[in-house]
Amino acid sequence: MLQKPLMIVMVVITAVGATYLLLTGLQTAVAASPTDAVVFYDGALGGTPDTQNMVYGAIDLEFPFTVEATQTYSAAMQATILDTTPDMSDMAGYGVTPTMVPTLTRQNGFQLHFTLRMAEEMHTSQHRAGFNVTVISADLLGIELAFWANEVWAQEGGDPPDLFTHAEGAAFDTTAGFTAYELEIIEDVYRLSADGVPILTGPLRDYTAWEPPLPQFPDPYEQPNLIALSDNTSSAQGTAWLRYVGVTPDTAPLVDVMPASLTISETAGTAVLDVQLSFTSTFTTTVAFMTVDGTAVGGVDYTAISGTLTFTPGVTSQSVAVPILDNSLDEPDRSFTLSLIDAHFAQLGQSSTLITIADDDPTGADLPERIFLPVVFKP
Ligand SMILES: [Ca+2]
Ligand SMILES: [Ca+2]
Ligand SMILES: [Ca+2]
Ligand SMILES: [Ca+2]
Repeated sequence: MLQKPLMIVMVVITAVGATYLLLTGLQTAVAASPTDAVVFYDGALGGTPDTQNMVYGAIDLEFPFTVEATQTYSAAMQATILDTTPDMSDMAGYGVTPTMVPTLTRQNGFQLHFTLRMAEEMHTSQHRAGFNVTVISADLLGIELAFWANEVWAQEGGDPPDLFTHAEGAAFDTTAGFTAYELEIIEDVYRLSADGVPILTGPLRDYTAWEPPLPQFPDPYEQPNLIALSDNTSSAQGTAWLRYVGVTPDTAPLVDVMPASLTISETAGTAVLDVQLSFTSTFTTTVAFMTVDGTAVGGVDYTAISGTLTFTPGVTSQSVAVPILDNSLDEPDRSFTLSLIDAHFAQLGQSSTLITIADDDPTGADLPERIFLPVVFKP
């Protein structure tokens, strides 16, 4: 029944009168180079996804349990035709080859790319779809998107009875042609774009309240770094033409404080630092900062500050000014640090600057006070 029983686990649930299946590999995280796309399937290279970096599974849990669903590679379309229409109770689809699964860290942002054309889709419940894209991040927040012929929509999370019900959606003709979808996940939101145009956004969901019907079934919604594209229900069916699947990790801009080190005179008044995003974000980005004492002490050598910078979309640069306190003492140079400590919708890059306060007072400038003491000392 299972195409690759050692590589894929078929999980079946019964909820709201329907049966679910989700495909999940026995996955371990593999580090991926930042900004490099990890390609799981490229139809231009030929063959079905399971001949590349994906695994295929198909199952039917209703009598007589025979699988009529098929996957067929079309050289003309450079795509695989996944067809579950012969029998609605059939469930079939793809997961990622375990050794290819990247770490999906939502705080750093990542994008799932897939090129898809729904040839047809039919469902007997408004809460089910014949093709679904499921992404679960490293810490288990994720999103399951359902593809109808005329709508793409999100599965609700939380607890029953809301769990796995039809949530926010966007009217969209998924059958018109191949569409290059980009599902971006960052922080606690997802955003789906179709051929570069955002069509649907919403909060990430927690699907962990779902429990496997039998304890020996693993829970895919508690599987970190899960990517699945499948008909996962006995209440819907479809024909999906799948041309490409890949993921890009670490897509959020870096936030850097610059320069890395700075020496200024005690008389400078302020130390001004630049805080920059590596590229313009379409999300509002924030980063918190604070000064940290070194040999320079807040309140004595400089004024300790902390706060949060907000970068609205389009803004990439802001400055932070730390007041420097002057005195007339001859003393060593002293230093402190300005640190970025908490970025949202961005990744911390160069996160601190060492600021050295150069003493400006001449050697011996404070000697008169010291010299005076012996004068008043009477043995
Ligand atoms: Ca069947
Ligand atoms: Ca089905
Ligand atoms: Ca001075
Ligand atoms: Ca001084």
